[in-house]
Amino acid sequence: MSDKATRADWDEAAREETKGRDLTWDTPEGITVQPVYTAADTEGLDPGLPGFAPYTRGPYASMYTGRPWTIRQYAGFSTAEESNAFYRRNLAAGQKGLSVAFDLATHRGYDSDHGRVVGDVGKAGVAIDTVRDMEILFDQIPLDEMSVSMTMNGAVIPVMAFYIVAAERQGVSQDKLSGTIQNDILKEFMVRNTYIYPPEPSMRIVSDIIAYTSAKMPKFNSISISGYHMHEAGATAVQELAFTIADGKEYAKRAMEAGLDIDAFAPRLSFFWGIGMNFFMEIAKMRAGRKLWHDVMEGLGAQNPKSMMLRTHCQTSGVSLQEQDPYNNVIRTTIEAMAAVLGGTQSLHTNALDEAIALPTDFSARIARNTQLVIQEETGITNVADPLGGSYYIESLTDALVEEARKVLDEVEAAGGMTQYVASGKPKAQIEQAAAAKQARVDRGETVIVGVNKYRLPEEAEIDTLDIDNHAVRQSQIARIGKVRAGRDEKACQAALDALTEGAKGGANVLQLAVEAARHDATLGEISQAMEEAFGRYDTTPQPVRGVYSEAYSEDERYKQVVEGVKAVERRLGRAPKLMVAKMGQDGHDRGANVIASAFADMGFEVVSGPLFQTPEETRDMALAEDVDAIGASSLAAGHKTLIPELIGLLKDAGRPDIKVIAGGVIPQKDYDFLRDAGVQGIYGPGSNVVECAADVLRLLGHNMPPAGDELDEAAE
Ligand code: MLC
Ligand code: 5AD
Repeated sequence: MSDKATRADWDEAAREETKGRDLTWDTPEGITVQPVYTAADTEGLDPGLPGFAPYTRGPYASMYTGRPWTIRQYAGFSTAEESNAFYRRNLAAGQKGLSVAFDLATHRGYDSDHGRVVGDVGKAGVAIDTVRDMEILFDQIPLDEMSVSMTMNGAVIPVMAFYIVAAERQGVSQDKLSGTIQNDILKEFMVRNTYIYPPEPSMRIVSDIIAYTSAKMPKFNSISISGYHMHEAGATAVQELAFTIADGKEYAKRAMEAGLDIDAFAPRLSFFWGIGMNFFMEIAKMRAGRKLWHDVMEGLGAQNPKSMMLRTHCQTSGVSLQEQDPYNNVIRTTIEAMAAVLGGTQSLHTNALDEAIALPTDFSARIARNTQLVIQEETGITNVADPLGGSYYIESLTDALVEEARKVLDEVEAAGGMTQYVASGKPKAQIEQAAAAKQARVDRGETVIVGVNKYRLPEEAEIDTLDIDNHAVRQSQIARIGKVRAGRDEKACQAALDALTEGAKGGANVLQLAVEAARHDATLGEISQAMEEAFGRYDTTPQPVRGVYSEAYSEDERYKQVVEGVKAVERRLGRAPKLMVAKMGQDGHDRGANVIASAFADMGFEVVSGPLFQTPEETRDMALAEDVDAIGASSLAAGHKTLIPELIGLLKDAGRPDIKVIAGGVIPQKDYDFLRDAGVQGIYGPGSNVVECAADVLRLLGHNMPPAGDELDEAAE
């Protein structure tokens, strides 16, 4: 009996083995992880059973033993015809549910013929302008059998209306439709940026959709409350958890205020998590999310167990994937997919290995899909419900996350709820702070990324990537819009659009009215415009945080060299060198742009951030007015080949070819020569080091920077 080892014995043994090294790990969430866990850590923690309150162990009793998660790959590009063919090939090869990626023009409520979207049509997703496009997208896919997720938040009303009417034209009534609309606008204002209208009318739209679907589409999930994009923007697990649950609570409260019974709509609220490389943390996050949601819904007075049971989709993390040594991405995605499955997801998207540079090809999509098929059909993982339940570490981490997230939830509550909290800009700033700190850890090599900041290949092989002829897609879309307009009853269509504007000004359900307009073949741009007349359009300028870099790098020699370099340029110019960070086109991904803006400002540059969604003309005008030395154009949605060369041409025409243009973001190697020929003076793909990027800009500005690594030689002397 007496020789049963205690935790104190373990501590002593470990101390001896490691010569007293501190073995605890402080996570970015501020949780201190112990080097070992025992029964003492889970005392008083009982997660119950899967399928029973508080659902920590999963929403369904049998979990994957009864039915595996849905393999639901997010996809869409080019035209409806091409995307439809891609979907059908994927379904034939084992995919189980559909998930539509729309292009950015569609997201932002513009038809393909609009002047602001020339670089965006068909690029990051499929172009949808009319019900006709939607019919083609689902050609030979029976909508009463296939569950379809649509990632749409800005132009959510016309897209839902098109979907309902396309199904009607297939002979499927709306009550038979199963699927999910993302419809999560709060996180758009925080991190994803594909909003159209200001926050208040945007929230009204969310409620209108919940009201409509809960009355008429009982199998349709009215919302996908998304932490994924926070995760991708750099949020910690606690931030992702707390802000997402708080968003969900806010939507539920709004719907109740609109007079709906909580148990009528809450069973069709669904969730969406991003799953990154911190394996156990991600599993614990999903479990903590289910517990938190149960408690929130109980607090709001829900009675139906289904109202309190969090069901979720997961996607493996895009930002965790790298351009360098890209086959490593298959390994990363497999590990993340395992975390999503062990965390108990209902539906999963696994990213393709070419994620960091382009949309998936047939090849990369096959490997991504097979990652799930292998886990589902070869490993035996599906044979036990919540196999990690009871793990000392997992249960204790789950509890720690619940506790930490509750603190944030209390703060949100004290601020008056999530709408107010988002409006204060606080959650966005907190996430950006976490993102900058994360980038700094990577740049300093504290966070290892194999093949990027450690074990880097001397030479990279090129891989085949998907290229979309954006010009051809746009021409064919414009032709179809013309055809649809020519074939419709113009008067009836206009009357339906007018009714929508009036209904939006008053209290009518805008989805109901948009369905009418869609039946008369109004376009997506027209329906969006009809509501814009009542609601207005919302635009914003990123406000990057300051000070994170200088803090994180205070001891870094290379950073100091760059700071000195900036000072030298400042002495020569009589002012600090000035950089404009520009976001052109409808691409709202601003994490990279904000990281650059905040790091450059910390290094001593004067930095101005352009508003989101600029045209090249608007960027030129701002650059001239601000008299900047350089423009950093950030592009993550494949607009770089059109928008950046156009900007350079405009600067030349304005007599300012001296303003240096550099480009960063998701830019495939094969486009580098094209961009250099167009006059781009520096290109920074994923995995670039921010400090080295600044050193390059100083060189461009004529400052003689020593090459990287010099400080190491000095130290060796
Ligand atoms: C499930 N079922 C079971 C069961 N498991 N029945 C018995 N025993 C079991 N073990 C039943 C369910 O009750 C349900 O029926 C049916 O099977 C389907 O299961 P589900 O769990 O509802 O799965 P699914 O239909 O796939 O729905 C999952 C979901 C949904 C609820 C999370 O919202 C969804 O599919 N979301 C996907 C979101 C998405 O793909 N987003 C992409 C974002 S990309 P019943 O009758 O109860 O319905 C993005 C990137 C970007 O955002 O930024 O562009
Ligand atoms: N097709 C497939 N995957 C896409 N993603 C974004 N757009 C598409 C698309 N059209 C994925 C990427 C990205 C995440 C937001 O979704 O993984 O990181």
